[in-house]
Amino acid sequence: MVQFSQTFLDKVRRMTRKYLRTGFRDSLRVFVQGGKGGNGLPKFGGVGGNGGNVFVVGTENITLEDVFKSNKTKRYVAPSGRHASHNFILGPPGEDLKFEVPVGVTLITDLGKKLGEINEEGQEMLIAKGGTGGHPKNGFLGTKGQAYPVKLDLKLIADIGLVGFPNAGKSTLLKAISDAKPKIASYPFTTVRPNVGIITYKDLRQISMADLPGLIEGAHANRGMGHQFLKHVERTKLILMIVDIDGFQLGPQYPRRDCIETIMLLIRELELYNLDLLKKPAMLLVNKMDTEGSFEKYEAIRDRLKNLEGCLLEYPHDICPSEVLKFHDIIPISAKDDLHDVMLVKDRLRKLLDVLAEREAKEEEEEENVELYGKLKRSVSERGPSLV
Ligand SMILES: Nc1nc2c(ncn2[C@@H]2O[C@H](COP(=O)(O)OP(=O)(O)OP(=O)(O)O)[C@@H](O)[C@H]2O)c(=O)[nH]1
Ligand SMILES: [Mg+2]
Repeated sequence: MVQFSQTFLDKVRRMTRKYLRTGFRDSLRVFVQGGKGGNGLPKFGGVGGNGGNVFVVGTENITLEDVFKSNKTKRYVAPSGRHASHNFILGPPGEDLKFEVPVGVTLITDLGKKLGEINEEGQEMLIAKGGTGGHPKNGFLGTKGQAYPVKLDLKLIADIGLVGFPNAGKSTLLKAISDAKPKIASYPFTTVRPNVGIITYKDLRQISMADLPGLIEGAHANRGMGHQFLKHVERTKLILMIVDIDGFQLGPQYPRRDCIETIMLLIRELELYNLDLLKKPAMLLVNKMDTEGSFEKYEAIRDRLKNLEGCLLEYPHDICPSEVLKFHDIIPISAKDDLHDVMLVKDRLRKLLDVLAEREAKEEEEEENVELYGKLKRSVSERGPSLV
């Protein structure tokens, strides 16, 4: 009995916080090491084989959890090159070691140096070079391969990122608009890990939307857990901000923030996390328009919503960002009860993303033209005009 309760207590003590138990892993630290170079054979001028390199390969449809499960030691060490010998004057090299990582991973060293990003299926990146085999210049002694810990930092790649305070209705909207089945509840912090849903249109075009845990005031200073998920917003094409028409209050001891204040605070958190986020295209949804008095409340703030920049001076600067997000659309909706509203949002999102894609394609084309013109100019100045 004593033993049983001791084991039980140990188990309880070992339990991690709930959001850490959800199995969502968005970073993983691994150790990588290139193989050692084989030694040469001075007597016969033999050269040792080079050590194998370590590569990562981008793969869709795997998670960092899969990477962890497939190698719980978290060590990736490539084989050494073989020593030169009588039979092998040139020692055979060690084989390269390749391991799969999810697309969307950034590789960072412990010193914070970014080694690179994996953005496409099949993309390969060398992360630890094998040592050189022994030869006359290194005294026939093979050198060690590169070895260091690397953090695999995953940023979800979704077209749209939902941003809002807890309880605003982010998951409700995701559920109504996409194939995702997120947990919805009347208490804050229901969503504890990012959730991606796919919105499918009649012409079968698909757009992905990521529901992120709610942000709170001071998130930039690591309050709450929404902040650690803000990195996922960095990769989205569009920020979809969702606020409650009634605003938000974290608890009785915290101030109640009205609708405009919640917008300002959310923009401020984005700004404090990464100023570049404010350059992203954005859309604002004012939710819970089915609740009592919501229509009047919306009418009362309508003009200020249209001119958020003008509101910046109205609030103390610890609430306000230095500039505002430029919302392409501001739509009052009821995510829970009004399918028509949800369909309108679905339609507007598609239109906006299409316009953005078109603009991007045009910019790329212009860039290519400038490059092409530059090449032409250079070749003319080098070779003179071509005679036809
Ligand atoms: N009346 C009304 N209630 C809504 C609406 N949308 C969401 N709710 C309710 O608001 C509560 C919170 O909804 P969620 O979708 O879980 O909110 P969330 O933003 O995902 O919250 P967190 O995951 O905690 O960040 C739930 O009780 C929903 O039923 C709406 O349009 N009208
Ligand atoms: Mg939620």
